[in-house]
This record gives sequence, C-alpha cells and structure tokens, in this order.
Amino acid sequence: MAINRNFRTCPASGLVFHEPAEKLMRWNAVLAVVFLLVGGILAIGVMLTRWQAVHLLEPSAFYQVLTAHGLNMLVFWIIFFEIAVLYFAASTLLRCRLATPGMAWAGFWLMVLGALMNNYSVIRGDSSVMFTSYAPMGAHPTFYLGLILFAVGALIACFVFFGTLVVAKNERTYVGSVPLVTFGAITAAIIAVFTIASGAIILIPTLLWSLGLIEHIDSLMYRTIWWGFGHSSQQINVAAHVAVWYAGAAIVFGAKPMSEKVSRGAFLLYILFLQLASAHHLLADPGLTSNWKIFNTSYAMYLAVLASMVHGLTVPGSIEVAQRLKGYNNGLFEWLRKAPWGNAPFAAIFISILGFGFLGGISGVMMGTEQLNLIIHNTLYVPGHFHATVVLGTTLAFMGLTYFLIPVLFRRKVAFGNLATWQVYIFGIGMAGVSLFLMGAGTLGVPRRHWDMSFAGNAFAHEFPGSAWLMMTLAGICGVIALVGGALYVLITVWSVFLGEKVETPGFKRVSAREGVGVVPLPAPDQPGAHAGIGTWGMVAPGTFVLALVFLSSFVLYYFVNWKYLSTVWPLK
Ligand code: HEM
Ligand SMILES: [Cu+2]
Repeated sequence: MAINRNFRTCPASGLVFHEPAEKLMRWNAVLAVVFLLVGGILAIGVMLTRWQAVHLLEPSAFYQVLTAHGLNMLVFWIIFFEIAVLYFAASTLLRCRLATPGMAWAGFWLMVLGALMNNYSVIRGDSSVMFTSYAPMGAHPTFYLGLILFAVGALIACFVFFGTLVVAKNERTYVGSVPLVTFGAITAAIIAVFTIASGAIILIPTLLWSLGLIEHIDSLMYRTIWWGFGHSSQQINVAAHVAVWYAGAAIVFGAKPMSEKVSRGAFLLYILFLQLASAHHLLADPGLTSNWKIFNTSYAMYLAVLASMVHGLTVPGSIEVAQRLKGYNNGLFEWLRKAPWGNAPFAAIFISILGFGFLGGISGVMMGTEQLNLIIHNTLYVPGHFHATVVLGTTLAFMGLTYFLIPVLFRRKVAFGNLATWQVYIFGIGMAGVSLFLMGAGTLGVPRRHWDMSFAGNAFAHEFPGSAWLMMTLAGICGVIALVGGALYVLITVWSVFLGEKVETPGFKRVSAREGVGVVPLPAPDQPGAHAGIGTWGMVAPGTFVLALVFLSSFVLYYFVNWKYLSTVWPLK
C-alpha cells in the first residue's frame, strides 16, 4: 500500500503540513464557520425576542430558533473546529502523516450528515426540545439520529487522532514527550471518548423511544446520563481552548510554559474530576441526596476548577516571563502595557482568559454550590454564565487561532488589515456585556428559555422590577454589538480564505520514508540562571501574582455576597 507522504513546510512559522491532513483541517474549519454563521443568524432571533422591548418572534418560532441556536453553536461550530485542532495538534505539531485519511473523511461526512439531519428535524417544527432535549419532551427521530451520526463521526475523528499519535511514535517524529499543546489535545480527545459514550447510552434509547419501540424514558435517569454527556462536552471545550491559550502564548511571544509538569498535571485533573462535576446540573433534582450533590459538586469539582485556575495563572505567567526577558521588566505591569494589543490572536486569547476566568469561572463556582444554586436555578443567569465560558472562553480563543491559521494553513493574507483586531474587541466586549447583563437579569429572577417576561395573559401574573427590564435592554444592546463582531469574523475569514491575497509558499513535496521530515525539536531546557534579573519580590512573574490576588478577592467577595443574598431570599422569622 502506497503511503502518501506529501509534506510542506510553512516558511513563516516552520510548521510542517501533511497534504491529506491539511485538507481535512481546512474542511473541518470551513464547516465550523458555516455553522457559526447559521447559529449567529439564529442568535439574532433569540436576542431580539428576549430583549423585551423588541420581542421579535412568536412563541413557537422562538423555541424553535432557540433550539437550533444552541445546537448549531455549541455542537456543530465548536466540534468541527475542535476536530481541525486535533488534526493540527497531532499531524502538524508532531510532523507526522495523518493516520487513515480515508477514515477521517468518513467521519467528516458522517458529521455533516448528522448536523444536516438534526437541523432538518428542528426546521420541521416538531423538535423544539431545546439543546438539552429533556425527556419526556419528545422530538422527531431524526433529531436524535442526527446527533448520533454526528457523534459517531466525531468519535472516528478522535480515533484517527489517536492513530496519528501512534504513527508519530512508531516513525519517531518526536523525541521525549509530546509538546504541551498536543498533550492538551490528548486530554480533550480522551474526554471526548467518555462524552460520546455517555451520549450514546442516553440518545440511543431515546431514539428508540421516539420511534415507539420503547415505552418509557425515566426523566431523572435521562437527566443524570444526559449531563454525563452535556457537561463533559464542555470540558472538551475547556481542554481545547486551554491548549489554544498555550499555543497562542508560544506563537505570539515564544513563551515557554512556566512548569511543564504543573501544566500537564492540571490537564490530568480535568480527566480525573470533570465527570463528577456534571452533578452541578442536578442540584435542583429530586431523588438525589444532598450528600451526593455536595460531595460531587464541592470537594470533587473544585479539583477541576483548580486545574483551570492553574492554566489561567501559568499562561499569563509565561507571557510575563517572556516579555520581561525581552526587556519589559519595569514595575509590575510594563510587560502587560507593552503587550501587542493590536495583534488579533493575542487580544483574543487575553480576553478569553479574562472572560473565562472572571465571568465564567467565578459565576460557575457560585452556581455550582448546592445552596446558592437555588437563587439562580433556571434563570437567565445560567445562559449568562455559559456565554462567558463557551463564547468568551472557547469561541473567542478559536477566533484568535483562526487569524493565525489563515496565512499558515490556508496560505492567504488576513483580509481588511486591522479589522480582525477590531473584530476581536467588538465581539469580546459585546459578549462580556451579554454575559454580565443576563447574569444580572437572572439574579433578579428572570427565567431562561422563556418567551415573555411580562407574562401577558397568564393566569398567574408576576411583575419583575424595572431594573430587570433594564438588564434585558442592556443585554440586547450588547447582543447587537456582539452580533456585529460575529458577523465581522465570518466576513473576514470567508473573504480571506476564498478571495484573499495568496501567500506564496513552497508547495507539497514527496518525502521518502527514510528521509523523513525531521524531528520535532525539543524546547531547550532553561539554563540555570536564565531568568536571573527579571521580576521583583523574588518572583519571576509578580504581575501575574498580583492579578491572581485580584481574582481571588473578587471570587471571595462575590461568593460572600451571594450567601448574604441567599439569606434574604428565604427569611427565617
Ligand atoms: C452574538 C452571539 C450570541 C448571542 C447574542 C447569544 C444570545 C443568547 C441568548 C440571549 C440566549 C438565552 C435565551 C433564553 O434562554 O431565553 C442564548 C442561548 C444559548 N446560546 Fe447563545 N448567543 C450568542 C452566541 C452563542 C455561541 C457562540 C454559543 C456557543 C458556542 C451559544 C450557545 C448557546 C446555548 C447552548 C444556548 C442555550 C440554548 C437552550 O437553552 O437550549 N451562543 N444565546
Ligand atoms: Cu456543567
């Protein structure tokens, strides 16, 4: 069997691309952007309906559009992009041919088919069951079948990724251990296998139920297993975007991780502890004991949170060290003031870290506490929280990576000059506003997934305070800003990839097996004393330390405020 060994080296980045792998990365990335566009158009309907003064859609259209928005964004956009990242982290970073490209294409087409089928079921109008599709709410069989086919496709992609690691090992394309970014991608792929297995365990019986072959699906059982899938898939996103943070710090600054061991250990914590944390979605469910809930969401979950805090500290820390070594060594924050704020990938990653940590992280720990959860359960606080994690955190990090990949992978210049940087700020600031104001409205009790906060014509009326209406107006305005930012991203990427100025680089060359394409160079270990003379207070990254203290104080303060608030919700007299 002839093995295709066509490789090219990107002269600007030195990265090595294998021809079939490159094609797969491109197609997965392009499909991702297509689904982001679809999800973004649907977001217009969602946002402009929840903005009560506009109240765009009729109830049935609203729930239909909301279902499709969640799925196209959180499943199809993010996972297509992640598959591109997996192939990049294996084939490109390890300078290795992709294992079984044919299988990878089969996986790709299954994902395409599944995504189309699932969208078809929602368009039909009888599958507006929301992203979570809680039984006994039922959808058309194509809803579940579409998701299952998509998941099988993604599983195949994970195995192609693992196979590529084996190829790299056998063909000795790297020495020592794999690079940290690849390690992060391995974490994501391992979690993905667990996630997809949980998805199969719940979605296959639900499909049979929707076909009339099974009579009954227990709703608590459904929720428990579904969240093994729903929550874990968020941890794939976190592992993937953290890998992108490390990649970004290396690309933009040449930064080295502060401690490879600590970072790898933190990735390991994700694998060990994230599944337990899915219990935080069941905090208001009957039938589970408080002991079970508190153990799983506090003691165990904090270990996964700890891992994110480690990454959130070491990525800026490594950037600080790299900047100080370049001479920006004055005071606490010169390294940050003189950071390349006009560089789109840097700006995206920086906002991603801040948004994910401050908005997503702190609110996540608050709402994951059993007692506090009841203040915000099923309110708009929940979408506020996860737009900080999956949009500011994951989506924005992927947007930043795109601007790096357009010249390197698609060999085109990023179109429209500085607009990419503006795009990052517009989207980042708009989405931060959406998250904050949805959380604000949720704190005041405004429900999520509800068509009409005025409850017009309902038997049981409820009046929200004027401040809740104001929150929704502000969320709506910020939503429009974020939508403009999202549209600019699609415009810039599509224009650059299909119409942009070509970057002339050498094409693919056949490389014989014996010749090889070279071995991934190990990052040279730091010489003793390499960091001498940088930093203050005996620390190499004192600025990051101060930022971490600011984070910790906000965390403690916010947590305390919510306990105080809880005590007023239910006065004991
Ligand atoms: C400009 C962009 C966006 C805007 C304005 C927006 C707005 C919203 C709003 C207001 C809701 C809550 C509706 C409600 O519960 O009543 C919502 C739900 C949701 N959004 Fe977004 N969103 C945007 C982008 C994204 C992205 C990029 C993702 C994922 C990566 C995402 C994932 C979701 C999910 C999963 C839901 C929940 C659906 C459900 O409850 O079943 N959104 N969005
Ligand atoms: Cu979760």
